[in-house]
Amino acid sequence: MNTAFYRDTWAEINLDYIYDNVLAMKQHIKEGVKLCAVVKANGYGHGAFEVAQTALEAGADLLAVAFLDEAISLRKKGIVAPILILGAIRACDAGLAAKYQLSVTVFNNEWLHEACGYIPESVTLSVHMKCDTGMGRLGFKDLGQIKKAEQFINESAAFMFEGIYTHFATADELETAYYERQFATFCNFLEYLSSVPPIIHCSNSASSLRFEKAWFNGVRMGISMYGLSPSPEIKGILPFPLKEAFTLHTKIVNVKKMEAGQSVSYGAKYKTEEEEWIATLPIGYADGWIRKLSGQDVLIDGIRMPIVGRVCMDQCMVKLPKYYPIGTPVTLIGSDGNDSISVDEIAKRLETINYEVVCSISARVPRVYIRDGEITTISNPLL
Ligand code: PMH
Repeated sequence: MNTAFYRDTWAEINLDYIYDNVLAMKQHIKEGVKLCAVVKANGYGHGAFEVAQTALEAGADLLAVAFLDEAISLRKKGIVAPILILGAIRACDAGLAAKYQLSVTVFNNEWLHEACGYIPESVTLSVHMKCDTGMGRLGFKDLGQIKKAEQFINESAAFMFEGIYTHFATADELETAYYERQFATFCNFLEYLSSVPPIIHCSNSASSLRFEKAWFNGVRMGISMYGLSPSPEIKGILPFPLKEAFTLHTKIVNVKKMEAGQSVSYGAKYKTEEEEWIATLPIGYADGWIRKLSGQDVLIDGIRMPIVGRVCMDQCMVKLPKYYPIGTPVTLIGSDGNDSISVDEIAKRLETINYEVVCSISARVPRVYIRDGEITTISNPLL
């Protein structure tokens, strides 16, 4: 990992905002409720290590990732805080997870029995039982199976019953009937156990922000930690303002005056109607700035200007209202002057969710980190 980058395209991650969002959530939830910072998928594209460090500084109690590799990567970078793996791990990797002192998700009894054989006598693997209350993804659905798992975990020296959880499918929707059914099912699961483990957690951002009864003694904060609303639907009813941490920048690398009737980019679909100033930007679909963003505005000099022609793999073109020199800064996501382009605006244009936009900005785009108002580190996995 190097701190240099030689292409003028970068994402700027404001860690101060991430810190503030975590702090605001800590203040929102009751004391004694653990805050789990969800840093899977490279911290939703923001950088897992940097976000984890910041969240822990701001008072997060544990971290969550999707896969064993993500957890080991954090350990190798020096993160010693508890880490929960939310996804499935292979039974044969249970010993490795224990060695790295990771907590894993258990969602069927076959896995428990098999994994048991891979855990050396000297170590214990902490497990969180996952209940499928209506997400239909991972989790025990059957009370009898849960009971068996509980018994097996409690009787085996290889496992420590650390937590139980579920995940909501519709916590970000105004209509709450399905959410309520999932919540009731989870409560039912808890009642059925002989004893509950130390950490009971079921809330993602939306549920943590909206429903106090679902805090139990742990919440999992993902999208809101990054300053993004779990959905446009509940954006207006959030209990505290979120600070959007992700911005995306580039600079003009070429500018030319084109005659009327000339075409721009693959397919020669865009044709200049008059004499036009066209700039080339060094960002394209291989960076996650996908072809569907043709027609999207960027900000130059505080003014919106459209991307014209097809977005290429590494470059795209913008129509300027006048000449701007090479090196002129361009904001693709973020503010410039009095205007701004939010992650939500890009998500809307792409007919997707803000989660997908930030996760999709590829590793080729260096991340520049802001802490205490200044650039602290730059991460460029290419060099
Ligand atoms: N817990 C689990 C099990 C998750 O899968 C996620 C997000 C979170 C917590 C955090 O949710 P939040 O970002 O809404 O706060 N998982 C995903 C997913 O699999 N697809 O989109 C978000």
